[in-house]
Amino acid sequence: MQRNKALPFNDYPTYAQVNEYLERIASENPDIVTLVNAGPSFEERDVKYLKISTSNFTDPNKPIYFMDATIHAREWVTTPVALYSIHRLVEDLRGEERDLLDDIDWIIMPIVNPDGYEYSHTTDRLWRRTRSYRPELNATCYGVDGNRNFDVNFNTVGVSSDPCSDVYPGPEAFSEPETGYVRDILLENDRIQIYLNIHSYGNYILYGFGNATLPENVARIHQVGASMGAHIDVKKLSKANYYAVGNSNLVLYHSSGSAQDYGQMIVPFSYTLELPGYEYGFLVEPEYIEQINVETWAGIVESARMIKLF
Ligand code: ING
Ligand code: ZN
Repeated sequence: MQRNKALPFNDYPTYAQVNEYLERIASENPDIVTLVNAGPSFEERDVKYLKISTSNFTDPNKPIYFMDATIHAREWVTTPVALYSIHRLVEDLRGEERDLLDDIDWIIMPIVNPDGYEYSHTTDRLWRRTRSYRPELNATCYGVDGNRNFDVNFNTVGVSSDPCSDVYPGPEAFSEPETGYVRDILLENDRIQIYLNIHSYGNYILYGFGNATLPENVARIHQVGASMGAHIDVKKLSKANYYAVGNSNLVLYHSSGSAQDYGQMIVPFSYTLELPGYEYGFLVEPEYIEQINVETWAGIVESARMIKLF
């Protein structure tokens, strides 16, 4: 099949191309889509997201599904998955998926960390962190790990005090404007039922907490995560052609201050989704993006349907 490269989710778009797509979707669908500018990144790029709703976000009975991507700059394949989700909800809603739009409100932020994303395009493809710089704190390096910067067990386990480390949590929780915008969405919308923080790579669906304590509703969190994973048909055979599901500390490693853990303090279902890397790791060949979009969407659909039940 010939890839349609005009669609930003079938290739790796630039930050500018993502904004163009969000603007076009919003202007062509004013009845259901609102483009929100959360505010400036450290380097003053706008951090944008879409709100998608058939009832203008006013129906108190609808759950909200919140997903974000590219909090880590080099995890490029995560942004196409967010854009493809927007595409399916707004531009290509199949009849049998109508309930996803009728019964659920959506908040989708395709690039949490635009400064890092740009830097990974121009200078260092494997950049992970934000791009803040605070010489007054004797910082010798730029940026912090956005996924250790949230105010939950901040700066305790699975972090490094070395400001140059890829797991440096920052001088304080929410030192980064970008993580603050994610926090604001979680705090300002009391109907969020599920939060999906999308990363790559490794085929994992993870949940809190990073210090090995478990959420009180862990049985349901596991049930929804497992069903989501089972619905993702990882087509390309590589190390793992399935998703492993579990507590992030048990499955991977200790952590603190993650988006997943902060979300879990506020909403019933909060996950880290680690997309496949196949044998490429962060550098997934563009020809596989479309497959990852489609197979991941099936998992998102399943999780959206399940959280309606709880
Ligand atoms: N992995 C995640 C990380 O931030 C993770 C995994 C997420 C662990 C949340 C614990 C809690 O290290 C990647 N690839 O970023
Ligand atoms: Zn990541």
